[in-house]
Amino acid sequence: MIMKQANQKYPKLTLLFCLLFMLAKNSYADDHIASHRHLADPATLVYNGRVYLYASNDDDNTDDKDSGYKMKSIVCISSSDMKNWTDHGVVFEAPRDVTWASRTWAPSVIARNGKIYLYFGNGGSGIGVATSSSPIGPFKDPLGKKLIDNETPGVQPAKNMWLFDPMAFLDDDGQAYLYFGGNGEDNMRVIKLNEDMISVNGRATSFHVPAFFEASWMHKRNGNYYFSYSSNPKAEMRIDYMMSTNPTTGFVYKGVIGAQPPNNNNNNHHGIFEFKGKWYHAYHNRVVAIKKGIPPVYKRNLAIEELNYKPDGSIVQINYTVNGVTQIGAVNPYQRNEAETLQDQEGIMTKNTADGGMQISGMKNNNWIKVQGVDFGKKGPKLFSAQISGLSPGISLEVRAGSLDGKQIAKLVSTGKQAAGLQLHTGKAELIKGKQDLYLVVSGVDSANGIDIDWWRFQQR
Ligand code: FUB
Repeated sequence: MIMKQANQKYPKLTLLFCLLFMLAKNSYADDHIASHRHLADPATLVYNGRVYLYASNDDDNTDDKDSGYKMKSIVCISSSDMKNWTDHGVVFEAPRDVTWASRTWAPSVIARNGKIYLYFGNGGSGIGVATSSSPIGPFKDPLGKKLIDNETPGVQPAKNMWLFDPMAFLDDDGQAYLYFGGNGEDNMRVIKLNEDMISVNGRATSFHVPAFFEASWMHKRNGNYYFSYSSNPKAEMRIDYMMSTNPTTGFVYKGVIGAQPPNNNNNNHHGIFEFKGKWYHAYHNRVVAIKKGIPPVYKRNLAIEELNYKPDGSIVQINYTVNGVTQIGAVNPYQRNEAETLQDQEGIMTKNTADGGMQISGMKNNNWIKVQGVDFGKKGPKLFSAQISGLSPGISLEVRAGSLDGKQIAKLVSTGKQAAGLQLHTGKAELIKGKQDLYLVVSGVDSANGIDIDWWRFQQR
């Protein structure tokens, strides 16, 4: 949790981390996603053909090295193809949506009976639950108080317990469990959740977890239960795992899922999920902050790798890569595509639109978004349209294929008499066929505001 604390205990480790930071500058160690935000502690939900990631919002932390973990909101992003991620913005925030909490750390999200349940840590001092009818919120607090605190039967006695990092798990027989806790090998707890998912049943129990630090995760595959977690600084904050054939007892330590990720060098937190026939490991590192040259400890970002199993059910240790995930399918350019769905970017921000959606905002000269794997088919496009505000004389939105300086296939310019606010702009599209990566690049903005893009689409020949 508090990495300054770990660093004080392990000064040699800290020195090594600093050296690694310096060496890592200006190189990516893995496939960062939603790099326009600082996000951490990914929780996952597979729902209606999309995977949703919910994250601690590290943009709530200031840029200085002593910022501390002040996250008081949860951000959601989602994807249907594992490469292009849609930004759904802040879906839960304290105290706006939960008056008793001041922090919303490390969520866990689960769907049941048509509702979505989001569990979070009020820092390390208790666990709350929020509910929504939609995976993209808004989430509201149904209890007006903590779900788990030190009075919850079975939580205490514990030595220096961090009461946080919830992991909600729904078993095939309909019994739900909440795993939580941190800061000691005997500080992991698991308690049954009632069917309403907002109350607990009975006492919390525990099993011994070697080098347990934080970040509990539970998943089930082929009848095996996998409990995974971050090990402590002495064990280099790896993601380790245990297996059992029972969700609450009989766990045996099996080894390492992932060593300390490159360009992380600090606390580690992951989620595991199955999506469209493959298993994945979502995690955080600090590569975006390192690249930007800002203090990285409290400015984490999300990344993802595929996860594989051996025939005996044990997990193949992850080799962290820059680009380890394959796109599933392709983007259809002939339908409305939200501008906030992207694989990579430079210089963008996102904001809420009046209709409750999201848009990209304030794109200035040479800012861009990349959309990976757009399939133009055999006929190709004839027109390109985008809903944009701020396009004025001297400013254009160019669409390039393949790379940032690839072939220009469309260019939208101002007609000189645009009304204020989002307007539909349409221009001619060059012939292009098959699957391409697209770059939407702004050129010539020198105003303070830049341009906003809500969505884009092509019209087929
Ligand atoms: O993000 C705050 C804390 O850092 C989480 O609760 C821990 O798991 C660690 O990632």
